[in-house]
Amino acid sequence: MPFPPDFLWGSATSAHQVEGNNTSSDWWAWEQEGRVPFKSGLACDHFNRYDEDFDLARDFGQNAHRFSIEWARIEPQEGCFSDEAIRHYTQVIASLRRRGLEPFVTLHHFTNPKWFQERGGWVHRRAPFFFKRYAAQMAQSFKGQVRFWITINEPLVYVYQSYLARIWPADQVGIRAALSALFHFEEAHRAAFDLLHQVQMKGGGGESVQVGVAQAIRLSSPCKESWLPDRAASYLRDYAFNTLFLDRLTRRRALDFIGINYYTRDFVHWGGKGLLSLFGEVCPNAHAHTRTPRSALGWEVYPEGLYKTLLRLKKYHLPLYVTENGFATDDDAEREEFIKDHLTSVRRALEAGTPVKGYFYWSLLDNFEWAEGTRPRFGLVEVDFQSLRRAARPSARRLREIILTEIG
Ligand code: IFM
Repeated sequence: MPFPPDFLWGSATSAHQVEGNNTSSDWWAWEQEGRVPFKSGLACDHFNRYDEDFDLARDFGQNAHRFSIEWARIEPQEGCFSDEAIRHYTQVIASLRRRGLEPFVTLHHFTNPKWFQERGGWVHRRAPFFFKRYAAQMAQSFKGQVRFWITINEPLVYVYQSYLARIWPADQVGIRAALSALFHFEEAHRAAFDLLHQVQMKGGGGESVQVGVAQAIRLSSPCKESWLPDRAASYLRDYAFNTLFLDRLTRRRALDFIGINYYTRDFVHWGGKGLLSLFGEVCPNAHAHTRTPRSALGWEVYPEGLYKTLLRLKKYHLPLYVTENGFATDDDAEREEFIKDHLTSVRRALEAGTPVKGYFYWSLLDNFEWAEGTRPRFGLVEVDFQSLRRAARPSARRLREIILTEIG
């Protein structure tokens, strides 16, 4: 069975990771304060070079592209929206459309305006209101131009890294702050979901908007199947991080589709401190039965997990998009294998009747990988961070061949 003819083939980026000079954001401030060992600086200078980058995406045979709008550029000061930034993203969307690339727009991809963080970030009780106001502005500004919206990227990853692991920008930490941020994400998503639909209806015409979230699914397996505490920790971890948020949103009918960011799985054993011990600890040992290649970030390559994930999410009866799937490596031949094997999983899931509608490789470009800096290379396109020269990698051509074969 081939991929459906309307299948979306693309790659993804996020604003802070590629644009450069994101000076009004909390991440920029975090970097300047030396809270992480790296600075994003000019990143890929995608802010000025997006035309060139979209030429490459089109040449790779893609028909869609996922990117994020930077809230900190749109609303650099509380309540003040920048016409210049809105114009910029209008041009970005037009540039994609000219090349036949369907825009998949993310509203929040880990970064906030600095003022928002100073007000208390996602823990602040008015956080959903602030986000809704920004989303309303975006809905109006891009009415009729964007069909696919992702409100929030990887909410659980954000909450974990910011409020529990304390690696990403946040003033408050701990389980209470984490829970409060999570509830606020849910409220913010639901508000944005409603208003994106209302604005589209008011505007009339065109195909109806589709609003979803991008949920990171990191599968979890017990270190020792036969030991109940390992099994329990792995189960709870899996439920809390992978499906709880989706369960809540689908129960409230607040999703038109589910975006899945799938990379790997973790082996988990009982352990940890305090409340967090409920979710166990990720095992640092290589498991004998998982001697598969690992990415530069140490992540196991486990394509079967994507198949399992897609089948598992079938129960929601919603269209599924793989909104991220990628491999950080200096060995592009490994990337090629990774893509081929994961697309085989997608194809198998389609054959099993799963409504998968699109696949976005992470990432179009090598980029700024948050607290890990520019060292991990995820790109279909190699970026020289000194000269900012781009060079398409062979894996991009391989992906193009697959796409061309699949769309006949
Ligand atoms: O680079 C990140 C991205 O911002 C969110 N998903 C995972 C990617 C790789 O770590």
